[in-house]
Amino acid sequence: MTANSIDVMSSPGYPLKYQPNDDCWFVLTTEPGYGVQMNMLNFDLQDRLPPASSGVSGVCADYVVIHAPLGGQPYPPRCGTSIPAGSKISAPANTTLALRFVTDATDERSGFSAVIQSLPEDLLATTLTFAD
Ligand SMILES: [Ca+2]
Repeated sequence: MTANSIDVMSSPGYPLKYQPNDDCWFVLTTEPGYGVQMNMLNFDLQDRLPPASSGVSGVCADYVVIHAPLGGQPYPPRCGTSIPAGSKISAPANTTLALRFVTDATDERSGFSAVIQSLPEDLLATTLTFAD
């Protein structure tokens, strides 16, 4: 991304349903001294199987994994609608922010949309609540 630019990133086909059996990487870099910040606007993925209401902690059928930065420990896979709108996350300046989007064979939803911004280091926020 160009320094100080802003754009929208979304799952393929958004807001229509995403495709089954997809595995899609979004890899974001910007100019020296800047970092990429992602602000999640909408998040609707198939939930865990079996659902949490069953009392069993299942695995995400469709999920997003954030790498901030790429090369570090990724955040845990997230699914369902559990990423609050307005949450922000960024990779440090001069690193790469990456998001991997994976879907299984059945039950597609609308997916996600996020604003991505290139910001100077002192303006980067990391307030996203990705902990389970
Ligand atoms: Ca699915």
